[in-house]
Formats: sequence, structure tokens, C-alpha cells
Amino acid sequence: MIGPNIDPATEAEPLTGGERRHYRICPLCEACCGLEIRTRGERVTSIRGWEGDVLSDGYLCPKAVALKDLHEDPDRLRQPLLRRDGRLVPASWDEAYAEIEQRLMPLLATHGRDALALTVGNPSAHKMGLLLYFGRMARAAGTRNIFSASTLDQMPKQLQSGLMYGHWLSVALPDITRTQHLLILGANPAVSNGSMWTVPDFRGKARALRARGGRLVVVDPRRTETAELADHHHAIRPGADPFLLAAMVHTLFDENRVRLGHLAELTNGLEALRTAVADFSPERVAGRCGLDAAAIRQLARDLAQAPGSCVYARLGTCAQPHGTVAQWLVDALNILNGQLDRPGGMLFAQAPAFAANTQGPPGRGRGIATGRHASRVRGAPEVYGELPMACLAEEIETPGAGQVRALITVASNPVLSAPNGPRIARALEQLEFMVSVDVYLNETTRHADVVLPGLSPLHEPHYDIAFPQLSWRNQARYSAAVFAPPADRPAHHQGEWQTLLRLAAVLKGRGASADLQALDDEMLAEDIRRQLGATADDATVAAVMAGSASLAGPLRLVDLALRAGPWGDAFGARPDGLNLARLAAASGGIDLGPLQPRLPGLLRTPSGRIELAPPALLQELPALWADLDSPEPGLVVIGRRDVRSNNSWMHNLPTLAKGPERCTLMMHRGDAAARGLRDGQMVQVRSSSGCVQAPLQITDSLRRGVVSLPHGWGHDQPGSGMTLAALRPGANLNALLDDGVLDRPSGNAVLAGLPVEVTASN
Ligand SMILES: Nc1nc2c(c(=O)[nH]1)N[C@H]1C(S)=C(S)[C@@H](COP(=O)(O)OP(=O)(O)OC[C@H]3O[C@@H](n4cnc5c(=O)[nH]c(N)nc54)[C@H](O)[C@@H]3O)O[C@H]1N2
Ligand SMILES: Nc1nc2c(c(=O)[nH]1)N[C@H]1C(S)=C(S)[C@@H](COP(=O)(O)OP(=O)(O)OC[C@H]3O[C@@H](n4cnc5c(=O)[nH]c(N)nc54)[C@H](O)[C@@H]3O)O[C@H]1N2
Ligand code: SF4
Ligand SMILES: [Mo]
Repeated sequence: MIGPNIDPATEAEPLTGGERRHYRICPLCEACCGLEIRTRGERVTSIRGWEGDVLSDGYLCPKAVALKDLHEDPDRLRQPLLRRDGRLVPASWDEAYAEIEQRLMPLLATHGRDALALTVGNPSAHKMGLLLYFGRMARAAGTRNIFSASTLDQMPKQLQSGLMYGHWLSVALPDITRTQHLLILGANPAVSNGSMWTVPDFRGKARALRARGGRLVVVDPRRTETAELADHHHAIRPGADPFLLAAMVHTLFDENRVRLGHLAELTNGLEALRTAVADFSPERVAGRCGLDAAAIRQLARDLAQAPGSCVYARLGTCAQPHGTVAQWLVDALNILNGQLDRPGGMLFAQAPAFAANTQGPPGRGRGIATGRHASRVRGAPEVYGELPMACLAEEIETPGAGQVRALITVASNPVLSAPNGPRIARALEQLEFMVSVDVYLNETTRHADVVLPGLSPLHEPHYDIAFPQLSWRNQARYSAAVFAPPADRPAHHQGEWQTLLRLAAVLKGRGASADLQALDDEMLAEDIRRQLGATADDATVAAVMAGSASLAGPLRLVDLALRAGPWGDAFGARPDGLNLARLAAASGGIDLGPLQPRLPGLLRTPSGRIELAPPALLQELPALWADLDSPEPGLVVIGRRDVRSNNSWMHNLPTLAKGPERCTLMMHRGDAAARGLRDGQMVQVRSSSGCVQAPLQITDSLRRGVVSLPHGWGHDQPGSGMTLAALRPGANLNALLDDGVLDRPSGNAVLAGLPVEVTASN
């Protein structure tokens, strides 16, 4: 069913000595680097950066090489597992689905659709089959209890973008190769390689910025690897960014530096914003920020005076109690400086497929809505179709109508990745039925009754669904599967999308042996109808589908989206345009040029203007103000990332696991001395939620009063199957964090700034 030009087997280039050379988009982080993977037979012989990649230009980081380890990891699941007499044992696919059908469907019939919860995690963003088919499965499930890593991460950024520009993925990106001034808050792209900003080789681009006379400034409680590259570093107190940003906005108004320029005619709410920040003077908030008022004013002036400037803020500013307000004020600064939608400032990508801001009539739309329903226990509003991950445990624990009794996890590990993870682990034990689609038996999936094995990414073709909407340069790239699906996998389980589609069939009551092709056609037809709206009669829908009839599953969706997209062949009307076959023929992708101004066409707000002062955010300011004078705790904990690790699941890969201990508690020299603690000794870290132990690493890179522990560790749970990871399990930062605090508008978890005490371990 796969068309000839995109067949994995024909895609690789044969080399001498029996080797083959494949182009593959790295699925491990948002940089999405293009890789050259050489293979011999079923083995990977080398992994390098692909020099001809239009986005990443040959760059890669050490994690890419570990794709070989992942592919070959004996612990990676290859067969379904089924719980029998309390133990997970290997089973056939048919047995696994039969079990799911027999146990799940009666439960939903008795207790209703909301008795099932779904979680979906970060790797799904890097697997088109998971991303495109999770939504289908969720629709078939018909539950409101949908939770994802988005509310542990970027939901504030998406909500703010939605409120200001009208769509959740209309995210403004720094024009890093042309700007003269980049201010970064709460992000460490030198290690993370960027987030909500696909920017491979950030380091190289930051150096180039400085080499052309531009400036890089970093605001972070830790002097990070990114701060080390910068001209200035400001060690802010955790959680203070909204105060700092409000004071910077205040300064622009106060010093008459607002220059909307080309945005003046496009912007609503200037006066409302001025009023909103009137009390937030630098002098008033300096203490809360732990920075001098003069330094705050200077930060604002430097932005205003630079010929091109960008403010970029990420995880550290999202996962805090006023994360959405912080994101709003970041873009407010960009707008007040006239830098939005301008080369050298902040620009929006134009993705070749799947971007709502390239579809429908330009310049105006319905905007976004939240709170269409609320979580049962806490009443947290729905945002972008989901509920906060921090609500998962209470929805399982709390009896009553609508209680969650069953769960399907897809590439998600909330026991290590969500606040109060140990509570989630206890809650999972209470479930009546749990299914996991995952590549490992780990801290979360060990609780499942049925585990369905995912696939090594090298077994699947790839197109990035979301990241071209966030890329530093416009581009289209596709990579074929490096290896054909494993021979022992049944024909209908050769892609993870088929697993989700089959679950959808079960959830729709069609049974596990339903005709998947028919269901896939039906769901695609529904999609097309939804997109085309009232104009879609059966003949139109059939004609659209016929355009990609030689393709199956996600490839068909990608082809259709490319062809209908802004660079597409419009099903033949634009003969030179993009389609999947054309893209597949271009190893390294097709460059679509630097980002270009896109306003006002990109806007989908009901007003057709930028909303500089969304009422939903203005109403948050009293709560922010009330936090201004909250007492400073003795010590607070923040997280950190390491270049050889990725969230919770790469600690079983030998290439990355070697070297020094990474799960250490960093503490300022002075704070250690005050507690009589020595470098390298085991310490106990205690919060109101829990207690963990880790070796102490004394440093002078942290602000005093702040300690740092990486997340994603804690691989010491019985019944897990990650042998290497268990040798150096590390401590679960999320055992210390509180699932009771949230960023209210977005439901995002708070992952930094919570008080802890540190003492010597006995
Ligand atoms: N304290 C603290 N907590 C954090 C963060 C933090 O900075 N501090 N960061 C947060 C962020 S940004 C994120 S995105 C979340 C991530 O949170 P999650 O998405 O829950 O966690 P991951 O660690 O990415 O776990 C991914 C899961 O997917 C599985 N997996 C990997 N590859 C595949 C695949 O190809 N197919 C399938 N089916 N499964 C696969 C892994 O085995 C693992 O179980 O963590 C958040 N948690
Ligand atoms: N090597 C590696 N790369 C990764 C990942 C990984 O685990 N390892 N995870 C991937 C994922 S899922 C994501 S979402 C991205 C995240 O990528 P980034 O957004 O760059 O996130 P972090 O690297 O966690 O950097 C967050 C920074 O915020 C700082 N911080 C903490 N609290 C505050 C605060 O209150 N205010 C300010 N201003 N700063 C604060 C921290 O010290 C840290 O330096 O990285 C991705 N890339
Ligand atoms: S930075 Fe590393 S992990 Fe991220 S996409 Fe590039 S090679 Fe892969
Ligand atoms: Mo993330």
C-alpha cells in the first residue's frame, strides 16, 4: 500500500561493502536534526549529522548516536505483555486485544466513557503515527479525561499564543540569524537544543549572533551552559519572571519607549496593558526578583534600543504559578518594541502542512476557547481539549460518578514526569484496568494489565507534524523508515498508528478484528468534512481522498496535508508544489526559505487583531500582585537538563549512561557551608510532598537559596524492566513536587520554586 517512492527499502543508498546510507530525522528532541544512518543488514553501523539537511546542516548531539542503543536494547519491548496471576507475561497481539475488549468495554458500559482516562507523553510529538492517531483514539474513547505532557510543559505558551493570535500553535520565534539582541528567560537551549523553537545548533547560532556584534542575555537562577555563552546573566529568584516582565513592560511605558511601528494598526489593548502594569514598577518588584531595579530598567532599555530584538522564554517560565501571565508579558515586550513579525525580531513559521494558521480564510477566525468542561474533583478548566496532568491522581482516587477506573497510557511516564509521582503510582494500583503503549516496562507501565510494545523509531517513516510550525527556517522534510518492520510483527501491527487505530476500533465497539482500513477511511472522511465544513459533499470528500489513495495511515494524512498546504501541489493545480513523493525524493528536505512576516493573514482572533491585553489574563493580575510579598523560603528546588539524558526514558542506553553521576543535587557553596555539607556526600531533600536522597554537588553557578535536581530519575521501582537504568536509578525530583499548585489559566504544573530542606543523610 505504500507508494513506490517512499518505500523504506528503496530509499536507502547502497554503499560499498554491503553498507547502506539512510537519511533520518532524529526523533529525540525538538531540534529535529537530520541524521545519516549507515546500516549493514539489520545493524546500525554509524550515526552522523546529515550535511545536506536544510534545517540542521550536519549538526547533531550525543543523544542521536544512542538511537542505535535504543534500536538494539534487549530491554526494549517487542511483544505484548498481559497480567496473569499478578505478573506481566508475554502474550500474542490477539490475546492482548481480546483482554482489552473483555475488560474495558463492560467497565465503560457500566460507568460511562469518562471512567476511562488517556495520557499521552512527549515521544508522541516525534512519531507521526502516535500524534495523528492519538486524536482518533481519543475521539473514539469519548472521554473528557485526557491528560498529556503539555500540562507539564508548554501549555502556558500555547494558551498565550491562542489568546493573542487566535491559535494554539501560532508561536512567535526569535529570528536568530538576523537579530542583534536575544533575551532568554528560563530556557537552556545550549543543552536542551530548544523547545517550542526548533533550532538545531543553538550554540553555533548564538556564537554567530555575538560575532556580528549582537548580544545574548540570559535570565535564570543558575548560570547555565546557555548563560556561559551570553554577554550578561541575571540570576533571578525562581518564580519571579512575571514580576520582572511586568516591570519591563512598565518601564517601556514609563520611559515613553513604546514603539508599535507596523503593529499599531493591528493591535488591540494598548491602554489596558499600560493600566495593568502601572503598579509593577522595577523598584516595587526588585526584591521579589532578587535583581536591582536599575538592572531591570536596563533590560527593558536594551531591548528598546537594539535595531532588532527578541525575547524568548521557555520551560522555566512556563512551569511556574503564573506561567501564562509570564508568556503573555514576553510577547507584550516583543510587540511594544515593534519587533513582532519583523525580520531581526520575532517571526512566525509557515509550515507546509497541518498548520491551522495557514488554513481557512486569513486574518480572522474563531479564536480559542477554554473551560468547555472542567475536571471533576478540582474543577480545573479544560484547555486545548485536555485536563491538567496534575489532576490525574485525584481523578482516580476520588470516588463518585465520573471516577476514573481505567487508563490507557501512550508514550507517557507520569510516575517520573508529573508532580507527586509516587501518589500517581499508588493511584495506578487502584485502577480496575490499565493499558500502556510503550517501548519499556518502566515506573508507569509496570502498573498496566496489558502492555502493547511500541516500535524503535528506526522502524517507522517520519514527518514532523508540529515542529515545522516552530522552526527557525521554513522547510519540509521526510525520512523513510531505516529498517522494515520486524519480521515477527503481524502485518497489522507494523506501525504504532495501527495499534492506536485498533484501540479506536475496540473503543468504538467494533471489536478488535474490525476492518481497520474501513475505519481509517471513515475517520479520514470525518476529518475532511470537519475541515471543509458545510461545503463538503460526499463527492468532494471522495475526490480529496482519491488524491492519496496509494498511501495508508499517517503517510496518507501527511500527503493530503502537504498537497493542500501553502506550498502544496493543490492536487495538481500547482504542478511544482509539494506532495509526499516529491518530498521523499529530497533527502535532507526542501528549503522553503527564511521566516517571513505573516501578519495580519496569520491571525485567527475574532477581532482580526493582536490581542495585547486578553481579559482572561488581565484577570490574573490581582493574584499575581497578591504573591508579590510572599515570604522567601530558605531553599527552593529547580530542575535541570543534561545533554546525555532526555526526560525519563533514556537511562537504559549504554552510550548515554556512562560517565559521571548525573542525578546530583547542586547547591551553592555558601548554602552548603551554612549546613555543614560536603561535596559528594549523600543528602536528604525533603519537601511537604516527599523526601529523596541524592549526592551533593557543590557549585558556584546557582543563586543562593536555590538547589537543582534533574527530573526523570528514580528507576528503582520493582517490576520495571530497565536493567541498566536500575544500576544507577537516581532520585525522582517529582516526588518532591506538589500536584496541588497549578498555573490557573493553563492548568500547567509547577515544576520549580517549591520549598525544600536539605540535610545530611544518615
Ligand atoms: N520536575 C520536572 N518534571 C518534568 C520536567 C521538568 O523539567 N521538571 N519536564 C517536563 C516535560 S518538559 C515533559 S515533555 C515531560 C515528559 O513527560 P512524559 O512524556 O510522561 O515522559 P517521558 O520521560 O518523555 O516518557 C516517555 C515515555 O514514552 C516511552 N517511549 C519512548 N519512545 C517511545 C516510542 O517510540 N513509542 C512509545 N509507544 N513509547 C515510547 C518511554 O518508555 C516513556 O515511558 O516531563 C515533564 N516533567
Ligand atoms: N538533553 C536534553 N534535552 C532536552 C530534554 C532533556 O530532558 N534533555 N527535554 C526536552 C524537552 S521535553 C523540553 S520541554 C525541552 C525544554 O527545554 P528548555 O525550555 O530549554 O528547558 P530546560 O533546559 O529545563 O531549562 C529551563 C531553565 O529554566 C531555569 N529555571 C528554573 N526556574 C526558573 C524560574 O523561575 N525563572 C527562570 N527565568 N528560569 C528558571 C532552569 O534553571 C533551566 O536552566 O528540552 C528538550 N530537550
Ligand atoms: S539535538 Fe540531538 S537529540 Fe535533539 S534532534 Fe538533534 S541530534 Fe537528536
Ligand atoms: Mo517537554
